[in-house]
Amino acid sequence: SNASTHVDVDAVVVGAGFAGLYAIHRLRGDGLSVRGFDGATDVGGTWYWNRYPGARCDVESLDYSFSFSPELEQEWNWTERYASQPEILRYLQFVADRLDLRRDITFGTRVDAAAFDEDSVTWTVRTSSGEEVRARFLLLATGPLSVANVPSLPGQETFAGRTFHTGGWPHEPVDFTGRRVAVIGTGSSGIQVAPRIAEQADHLYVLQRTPNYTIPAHNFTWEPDALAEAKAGYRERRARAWQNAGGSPNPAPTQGTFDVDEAERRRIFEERWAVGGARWLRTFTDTTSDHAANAEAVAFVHEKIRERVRDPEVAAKLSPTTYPIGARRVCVDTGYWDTFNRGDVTLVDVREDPIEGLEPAGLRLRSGRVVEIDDLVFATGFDAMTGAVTRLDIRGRDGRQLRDEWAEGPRTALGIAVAGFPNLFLLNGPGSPSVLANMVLTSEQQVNWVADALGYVRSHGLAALEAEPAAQDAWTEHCNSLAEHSMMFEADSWYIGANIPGKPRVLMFYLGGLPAYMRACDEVAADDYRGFVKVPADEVESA
Ligand code: NA7
Repeated sequence: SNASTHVDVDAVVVGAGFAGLYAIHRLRGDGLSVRGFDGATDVGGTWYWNRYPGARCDVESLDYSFSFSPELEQEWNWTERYASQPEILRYLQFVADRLDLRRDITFGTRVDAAAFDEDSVTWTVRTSSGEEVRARFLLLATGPLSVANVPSLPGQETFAGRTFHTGGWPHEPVDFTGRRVAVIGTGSSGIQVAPRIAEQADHLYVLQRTPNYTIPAHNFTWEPDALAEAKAGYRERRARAWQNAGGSPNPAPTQGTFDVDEAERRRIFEERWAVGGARWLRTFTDTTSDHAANAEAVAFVHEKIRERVRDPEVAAKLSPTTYPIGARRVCVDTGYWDTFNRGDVTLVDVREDPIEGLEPAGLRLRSGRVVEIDDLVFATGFDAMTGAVTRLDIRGRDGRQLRDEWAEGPRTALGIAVAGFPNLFLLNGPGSPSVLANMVLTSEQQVNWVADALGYVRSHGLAALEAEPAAQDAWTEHCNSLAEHSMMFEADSWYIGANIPGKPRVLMFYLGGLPAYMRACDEVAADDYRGFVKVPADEVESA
């Protein structure tokens, strides 16, 4: 029987960010032996790597923290409404200490490959240090935004200055004093880093190809009394979040844009704008589903930009006009538009005059203009959702490569499992809500689902669970049909793979919201893992 099949550990967990850390904790609690791996020197995942100045979460700190332990909730004190990267990293280090997670994690070591052995129903994982680890279960907590996208610009090696990518920032603080700096990219990372660099640099050039909608965070420092009061209501706050499509404790909108007259609409928009943050997009029920409603929100944001940015030409360039608000991720900023009122900041429109390459002195544009700089910051994003999985050499049944299976776009059952890859589980994978909801909650929910599934495998004397192709097709089609009825294809973005040349254009998320997703997962589990092959243990050869 498989009980005698030799494995080094029950489960390997790849990645030590939020999902990986909770997976190690939960599986260990279930009595499994676990080994975690991470290429970083410590825990943190995305919050380990994205150390650029201004890096901050766009989900409020009280919500962007583990919910599974009321003790952890009460012991930790957030200092700001929106936590900065150093504070989130300290929080994850605190969790790792408190739960003694590091003893099961090998740091500075990447997992490069994993091969499934059909006879023993085990995974053999190979690491960057050359170690091979055999496990029954393989969990990929590799992160949706962990592989940097660095455009290859002709002449890059000739550039005389320093270059950085926001997603792999040095550990020592970078000093921009007295330097001319260019930031390429105006997504969340560029919009966060630009104001901070501008404060230091001699001159900052912001190279914008596509303007993004951004909403001021109106961040604040928690007063002890207010924080204590918020924490006293933590359990209720969490209960509300689990029932919200985005995993947010804030009430869902109840009114449509045109249920109120223009004056009232403006009043409501203003009131909510003053609250700050991405929830502004949820002021009315129909902003991301109805184009006329969307246009009202867009007009309001344009007005805000004109009010804030002194140079009307710059204001116009900062205003997105070619796609609906919400079709790409809405950014949340602190002082972004104000940055362009500084005399030492220049917005460069590289849609109009594209970057042609680098030369020793800086960036050469198509017009022949050279933007002379000392430092270049790539805020150019990530090979999102699939990149961290497809760069691994993962071989399932018959030696099938996962990256080949996903050549036309990722296909999963529930965003968690892949046909032909028994006992392999994705966390926040394509086909799950992932970053469209509060990722800490989605991580907990998926880890819990996977841990329960492993419990089922063991208690039923099975060797493995494996997604049936039909269930995978049905889930993938369900995701695609939700996507078709959304505005997501009306803008090029990493949501649909449009930021990476040659990447298939599919929306890589489940759009039905967290509660519906949880119901779908729970129904599958309750129905004896409907849509999953139960691989029996008696067919397994002892190794
Ligand atoms: P994003 O949102 O993918 O933004 C990347 C930015 O870089 C975006 O403005 C791109 O312009 C720009 N970009 C990328 N390649 C180039 C080239 N070759 N030339 C000029 N401009 C370029 O990444 P972020 O890191 O900001 O945010 C990712 C997520 O992390 C974010 O949504 C949060 O969830 C956290 P484009 O729009 O493609 O014209």
